[in-house]
Amino acid sequence: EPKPERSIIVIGAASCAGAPDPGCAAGPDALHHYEVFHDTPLQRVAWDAILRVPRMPPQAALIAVSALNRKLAEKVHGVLDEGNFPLVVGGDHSCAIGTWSGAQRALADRGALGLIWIDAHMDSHTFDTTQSGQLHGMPVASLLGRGHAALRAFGPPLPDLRPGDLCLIGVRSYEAGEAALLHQLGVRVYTMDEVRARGLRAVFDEALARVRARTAGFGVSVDLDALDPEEEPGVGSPVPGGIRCAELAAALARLRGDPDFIAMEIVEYNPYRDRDRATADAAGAFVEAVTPLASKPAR
Ligand code: 5AB
Ligand code: MN
Ligand code: MN
Ligand code: MN
Repeated sequence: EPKPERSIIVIGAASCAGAPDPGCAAGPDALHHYEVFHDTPLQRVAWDAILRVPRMPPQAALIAVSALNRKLAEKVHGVLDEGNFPLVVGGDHSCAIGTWSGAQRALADRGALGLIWIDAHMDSHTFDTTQSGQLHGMPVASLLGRGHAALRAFGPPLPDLRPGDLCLIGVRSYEAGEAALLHQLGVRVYTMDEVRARGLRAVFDEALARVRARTAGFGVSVDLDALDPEEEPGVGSPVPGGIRCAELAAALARLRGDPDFIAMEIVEYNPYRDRDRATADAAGAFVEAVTPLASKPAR
């Protein structure tokens, strides 16, 4: 069988500038070295680049994250324009601003972007509500147009992600200020309690229907801390009581061959906290679960 023309192009964002845990900066190199993302008979996978940020004092984090996201957005846009599928590997989750800005840019003349955000956290703080000051707790608010201008100032202005085109799944740790923002905007949040009550499959299918309803394409951002740290401990901010790896892989398999599924992101891998590469292997399993991709993206 010939391989399809659409390849998965992996882009690393080796940064922990947006998080308190330095271990996540080593995530992309470890996943590259472990070769968890690899060709299958029907899918080509190739690493493109690992973007890095220089060591900087914490007060320079905003500049570092902003610069990284600008480069990342350009990369993602370029991969999509070539008809390929970007897989962004973090690094802390502040890279999502670059990933999904790039995807929005590439889709721009066709329509809006949909996004499924799988995470133990809401990542919906602004500088007004954050208690930690950490930028990895802010990418959702930024993409919704509520963040610091420096976080989204990449060339020409971008449309904000529309609240109805975004769903969060797996949430079980958050602060009042970010929850109030998502509630006020009407973002659908599937908490871990709801996931347990209804099953991930039902919740994922509902989220999928929502994010594809009024969009030209959609993506999935997987923060590995959505998983249960008893099974997958290799993350920056573990929270007990998460999703089972096999369940998430089964849900993601719904995306196989879907021409509207345009990009994926897997973040917050911390190799120093992993056990027997369990968390790295989970990341590999999620990518394998979505393959084979549709041979050509929707146009
Ligand atoms: B992650 C916390 N809400 O703002 C904050 O890992 C945690 O990208 C944020 O989901 C976790 O610092 C960010 C306490
Ligand atoms: Mn996150
Ligand atoms: Mn373009
Ligand atoms: Mn998280």
